[in-house]
Amino acid sequence: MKHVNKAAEVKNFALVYSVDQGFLPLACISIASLVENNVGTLPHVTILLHDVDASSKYRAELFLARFELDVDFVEVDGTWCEPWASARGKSQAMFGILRFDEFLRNLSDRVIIIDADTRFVDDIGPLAQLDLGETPLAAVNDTAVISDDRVEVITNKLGVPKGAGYFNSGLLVVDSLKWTNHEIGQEAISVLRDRPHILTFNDQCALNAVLQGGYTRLGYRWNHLVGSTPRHWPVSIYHYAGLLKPWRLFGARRRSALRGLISSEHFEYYKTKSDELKWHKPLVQSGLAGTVKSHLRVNRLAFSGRIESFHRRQTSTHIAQSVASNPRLLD
Ligand SMILES: [Mn+2]
Repeated sequence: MKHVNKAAEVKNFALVYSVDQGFLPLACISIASLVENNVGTLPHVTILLHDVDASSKYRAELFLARFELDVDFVEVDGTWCEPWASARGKSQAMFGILRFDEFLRNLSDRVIIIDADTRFVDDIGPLAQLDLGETPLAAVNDTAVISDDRVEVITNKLGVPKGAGYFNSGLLVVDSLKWTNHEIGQEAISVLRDRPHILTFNDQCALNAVLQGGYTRLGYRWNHLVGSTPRHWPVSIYHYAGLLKPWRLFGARRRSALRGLISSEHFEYYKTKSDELKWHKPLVQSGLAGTVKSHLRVNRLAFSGRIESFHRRQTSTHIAQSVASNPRLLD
């Protein structure tokens, strides 16, 4: 990889992905979108690999080599989070970051931890400059949970005070010194291990339990949950959380149920990138394959029900109320 030192208008910062075999190609596409939209200094990028075979790693390296970007691959043994990761039916990669306090601190003062199912449509620079005040991290309140009116139920279980907030963990802007000093990763691991019954959403709930609302609220544009965040709101990073993943739904993209939730542009982007990536296993599923196929075959009603729930979110009033009291979050 080329090491490039551009103008130093932004202090050093690092971007970290934690993936398994399935999500590595998506991290590559997320990184491509980062570079395409970047106007200033690019972050150092680290990808934590959980059980990724040599051929996949090679293809990722080949694809990323086209960018003037400083990328590290770190192979991680994720067995430390067993048996509870498997018991929750989740990939070890989902928890990868929690064990890396010291590692994060050595990377940079400012570390941005991001999911692989994300896509930049704007420059990342403002996240490097962001004032975190006394808090160890900044994150975006979870629009899916807000529009479903589930914040209180979920945070009650976590022991988070009413009104203290609930963030989506797909994008975390971290002060790595404070993260380490507060032992946030270790605390979250303790919650996952010792109090799994309080969790609705895995690592995300564990982190919310640890932070207890003590995070900096980022504008919604930085973690726009596709299908859950109102479509007309400004966007800097799309996050395809949950079901609405364009690479999985490609074969169903013309179904009327999906129109109004996810525009053709999202499908086209992933199709184009997937062609550039030349992954050795199908990434964009053209037939009614993958998620859709299994949903349609196993439980057609469950699939339509979940699509319906996204349509309800688009008309939910709870989300509008959440910005009425804090319009800055729409900046
Ligand atoms: Mn995600």
